[in-house]
Amino acid sequence: MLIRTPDNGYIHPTSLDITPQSAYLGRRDWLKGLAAGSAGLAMATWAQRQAWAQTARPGVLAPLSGSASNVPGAQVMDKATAYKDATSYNNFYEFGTDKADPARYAHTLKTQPWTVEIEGLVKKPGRYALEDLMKWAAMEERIYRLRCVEGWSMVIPWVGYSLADLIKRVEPQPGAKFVEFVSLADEKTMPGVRGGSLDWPYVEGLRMDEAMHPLTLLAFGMYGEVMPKQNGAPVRLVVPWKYGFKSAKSLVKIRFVDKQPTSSWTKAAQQEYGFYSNVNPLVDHPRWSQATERRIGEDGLLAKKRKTLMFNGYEPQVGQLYAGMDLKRNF
Ligand SMILES: Nc1nc2c(c(=O)[nH]1)N[C@H]1C(S)=C(S)[C@@H](COP(=O)(O)O)O[C@H]1N2
Ligand SMILES: [Mo]
Repeated sequence: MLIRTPDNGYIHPTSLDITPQSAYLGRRDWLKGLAAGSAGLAMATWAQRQAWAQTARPGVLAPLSGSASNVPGAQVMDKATAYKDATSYNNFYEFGTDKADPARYAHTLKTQPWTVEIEGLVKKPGRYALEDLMKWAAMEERIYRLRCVEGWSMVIPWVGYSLADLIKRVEPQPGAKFVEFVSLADEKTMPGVRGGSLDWPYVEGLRMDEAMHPLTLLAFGMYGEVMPKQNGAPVRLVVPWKYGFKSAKSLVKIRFVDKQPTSSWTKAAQQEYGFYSNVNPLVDHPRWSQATERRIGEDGLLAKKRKTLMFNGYEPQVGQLYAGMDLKRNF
């Protein structure tokens, strides 16, 4: 999956014509090699790499520290979506509503300097620099399915650490029951924010136990490189058992609250997008079925659609979070 080049990095083939198993093993070896080398050094130079990767041609990867995750469920064996597809077919309404808009316009997003404000019911609130956040836990690679509410899916190798590591660090107060996530809304650099497709800024929320679940990822990169702008640079959320829109991009605020937050999509259409938004083939969207999906780059428009899995396939890991809940009412 990852090929070392003699000069300065790693490249990945744009089409992965190798079996998922060999891709997986190859990547593990690569990561093991990095871990055996100087993981600490790699971590310290991330900021420089970020500056470098933002100007480097696409496809050249900055080698990262860390290793393949041991979190149960974090290494799906599905074939990874081609980098080109994962970075050119996006939802990022701050840059427009067309799937091609983020790749076209997100270059204006300014990701340096970047801070994330942590506020609300928490013992260590503050405005933290991205470089500091990146050092709060060891980066890992995790291969997650991402299922959009619209009926398509991808498989993406993310780089980041469990959001739980950040949450423990800032010490929520006992009254904190939910976590709210706020994306950047900058009229100057985000053309979509000047329009009215959503109520800005983009807001998402999780219940505290969902936010603390080890699969909930704070992602700083993908495919071994820093996060491409269209995918939510420099830091985003990835919640793999929920529809894609729960995974807020370009985070500027993480707020600990006592009441269930109202997400932008719930505000926009309350009957269609609930707070939980767990991937569930048994609960249809009011206007279309959620039973099947099309894997981007693999399933053509005429191909038979693949079955959507309960909790996007993460039921063994997250099913107990919803034990006893009526998932038709709590959609
Ligand atoms: N801030 C922000 N975050 C967002 C969105 C958005 O429009 N704005 N779109 C969401 C949706 S609908 C999906 S499917 C995923 C897409 O992530 P990707 O482009 O990295 O595949 O991002 C989510 N996060
Ligand atoms: Mo989506």
